[in-house]
Amino acid sequence: MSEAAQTLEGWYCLHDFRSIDWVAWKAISGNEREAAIKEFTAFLEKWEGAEARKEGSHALYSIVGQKADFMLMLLRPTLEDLNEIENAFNKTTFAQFTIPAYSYVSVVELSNYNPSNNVDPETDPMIQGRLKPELPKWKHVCFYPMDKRREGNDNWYMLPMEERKKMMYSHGMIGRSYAGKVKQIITGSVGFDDWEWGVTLFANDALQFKKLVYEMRFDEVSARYGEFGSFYVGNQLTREAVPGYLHV
Ligand code: 76R
Repeated sequence: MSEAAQTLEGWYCLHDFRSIDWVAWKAISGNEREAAIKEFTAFLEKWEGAEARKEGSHALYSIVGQKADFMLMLLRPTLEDLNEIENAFNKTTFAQFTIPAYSYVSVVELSNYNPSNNVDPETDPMIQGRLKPELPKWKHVCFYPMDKRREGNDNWYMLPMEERKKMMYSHGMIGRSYAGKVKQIITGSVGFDDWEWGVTLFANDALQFKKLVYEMRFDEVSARYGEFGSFYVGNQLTREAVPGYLHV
């Protein structure tokens, strides 16, 4: 048996994609819409409080294309916390006008392929900051789930640790060349959802997603072993922009 990579886990993560039932939303009165928007933005304000207290983080993005209208990405310390806000949101009036499009459950993950030496991950501020990240307030998001291939001669899980380490080093080097342009959060979902990882990328220039993902396609770990689900791309939706976004 090959040696399993050791992983560190941080906050639990829910990517919640919804479409909006515009017909139903238009059918209610302006006052009802206003009240629903207020209730929703009050939720966002509450979550901003949790973020300020370092008890979690969240991101709201408007999704481009027909796969969904918006994505709420939520990070919380426990799966119970995550479920609680999911349920609370579902009970809001605004949520009644949304239709589930896709969801993804995972946990922030760092692996030990190329670890920083001599640090205690339980206390190291950099590692702790990456495990419990404040999501960047960047203009664009790109999310997709992925697997590592397990087929015939291309079985990632049968490779010796040393080989995987080498490939992950090369992967990390490409990633690093996008420092400052793309911020990535890798969340692990083995045992939680249909794919092995969720990849969430943030950028102020959406083209950098295309450039990074394309460049990685030529790198062995993605070229040979990467299998990908659907891609979702979107634009930041600040709390202040929500009333305009929902205006009909
Ligand atoms: O955590 C680290 O920064 C160390 C290096 C590193 C690891 C271990 C790293 C760096 N990644 C790691 C793990 Mn990654 N990553 C992806 C994708 O589209 C594709 O081809 C792949 C999707 C992108 C775009 C990306 C970006 N990474 C992983 C894992 C878990 C592997 C495992 O355990 O087997 C996956 C699935 C994965 C996928 N990666 C980086 C990036 C970027 C931008 C970096 C540099 C981060 C930085 O140094 O700032």
